[in-house]
Amino acid sequence: MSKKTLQARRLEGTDANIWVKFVTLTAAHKAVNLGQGFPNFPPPDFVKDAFVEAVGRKDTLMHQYTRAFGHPRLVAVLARLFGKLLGRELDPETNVLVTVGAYQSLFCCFQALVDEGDEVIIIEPYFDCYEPMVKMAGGTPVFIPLRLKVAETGKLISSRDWQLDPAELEAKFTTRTKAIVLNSPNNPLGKVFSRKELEIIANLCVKHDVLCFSDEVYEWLVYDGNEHIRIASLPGMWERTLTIGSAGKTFSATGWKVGWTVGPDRLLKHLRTVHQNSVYHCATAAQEAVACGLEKELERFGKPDSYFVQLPQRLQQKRDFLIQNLVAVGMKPIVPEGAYFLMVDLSPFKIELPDQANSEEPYDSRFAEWMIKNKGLAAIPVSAFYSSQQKKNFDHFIRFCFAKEDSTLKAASDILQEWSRQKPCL
Ligand code: IK2
Repeated sequence: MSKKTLQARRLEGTDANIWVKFVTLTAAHKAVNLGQGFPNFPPPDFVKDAFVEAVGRKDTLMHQYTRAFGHPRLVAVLARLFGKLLGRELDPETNVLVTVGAYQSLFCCFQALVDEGDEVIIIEPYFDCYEPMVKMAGGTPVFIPLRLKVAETGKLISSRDWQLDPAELEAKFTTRTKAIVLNSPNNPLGKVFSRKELEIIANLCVKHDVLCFSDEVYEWLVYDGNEHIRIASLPGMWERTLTIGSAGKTFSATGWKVGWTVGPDRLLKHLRTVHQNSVYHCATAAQEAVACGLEKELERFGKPDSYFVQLPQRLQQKRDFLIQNLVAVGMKPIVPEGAYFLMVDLSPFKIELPDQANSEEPYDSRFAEWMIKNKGLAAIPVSAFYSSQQKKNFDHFIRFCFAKEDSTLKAASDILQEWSRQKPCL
């Protein structure tokens, strides 16, 4: 065997992955799956049919390479849609990049713009891949947690009650700070950052000349009349923001892996360099179908028959059903303002877990594993969305995904009820 280290140094500490572990466990135990974030209901017919039509077309071009940085029809409609949303004219060729899901958009942002020695501010809890992606680019993640800002009143806590401390945030900005990652609506908490909160972040970005990677994959999923505000639309932010979206989340088709980044050419041109030298381009027929879907949505923008209007309405009912059932069995859900996850505080019913052997592992992780194996119900431990420094402070939450068929949510509720009958206080 060669004495040379096999693994590239940039991979150090990035090998564990929560999805690989919990997807495997959930499948092995055939658990009711409220774990990984994907809908188990189909995409809307108008998008699905467009995919089938694209693949079936006599014109064989749908099966071949298209434009590297995005299929012309898709970048055209993305430029029109985001032009409208951001209130500025966008050039489909230079202001839009189509990627293999939002994952690849994120990867391109970090690879293209973060250098050795750069710091990147990440707000906790965060979608887990931000940290390894920063490290793989040679950067240093700098974390700041959202903190629960209300006293316990017996009322349900909302994701709105988790806030950044502005002074603590300001202190994280240094001369080395290259970018901040924003995720609103947030995974896993469901927090939708208010205009005031976004203005604080934006002002700091402008003051310290810092970029913003704004992960907005749940942009259409906001509840209770909340508004999703795009940070790129705030003064001084367009030229320093990359806005990331996902057709997977937008059209309930996560397996299609179509995503995009919208932003100024001075930043996007560097993402294009990463993209052309790694992935080159994404599946043509999937891009065509997403383009057809977005064209339709633009025609009926804001109208009652729009999928962007109907999907959050459906999901809000599912959220409320799950919350009711969790409360009924004594759990403490945090009501999300957006996205399709809800976090549950386990502290009221912390149970002794038989498997203490691996006690290095956070409690929530052992709990979630135990729940899959013993109760047949899958959720994701929230400590996976925290840095190693904070994991121990946030090891008593699990995350449920409620973008599921009503029958799946009912099956989960039956498990919880049966469980509470066996152990009245859970
Ligand atoms: N950004 C965020 C915030 C995401 O949540 C995701 C998808 N995550 O879903 C898995 C889960 O949390 O259970 C992405 C980016 C990636 O999106 P895409 O599927 O378009 O690559």
